[in-house]
Amino acid sequence: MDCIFCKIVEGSIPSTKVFENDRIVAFNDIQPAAPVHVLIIPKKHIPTMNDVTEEDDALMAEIFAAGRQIAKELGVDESGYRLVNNCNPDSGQLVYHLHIHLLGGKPLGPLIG
Ligand code: DGP
Repeated sequence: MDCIFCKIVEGSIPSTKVFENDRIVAFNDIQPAAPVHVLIIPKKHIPTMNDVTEEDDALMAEIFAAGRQIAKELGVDESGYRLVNNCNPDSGQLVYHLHIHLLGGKPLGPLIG
């Protein structure tokens, strides 16, 4: 499968990982939009949020739990952070392997400007 995040999962493309277990991996975004910019992804290839099913409930909960844990480890839990998913073209989704952006380390400004 020609998926850049699947290649990161299998290790054929390098990344700076900040968390990993059997089901998910988190790594620094290559084009950080904030001092803390981590992508949290399932190892399983799920293209978009629309493709998540009830079977993935535990996986999604685990992804958000990892987000909370990583935010704490990187010291942005108290100052604040954002967990964001882009789904399909209008959102700006560029990589079609589900990922949650963890952004923090500076005031992020209003979501709706
Ligand atoms: P999105 O627009 O939500 O699909 O965000 C995709 C993000 O993925 C974008 O912020 C840049 C990041 N990205 C793309 N290719 C790579 C890569 O090869 N390595 C890493 N670490 N991040 C990547």
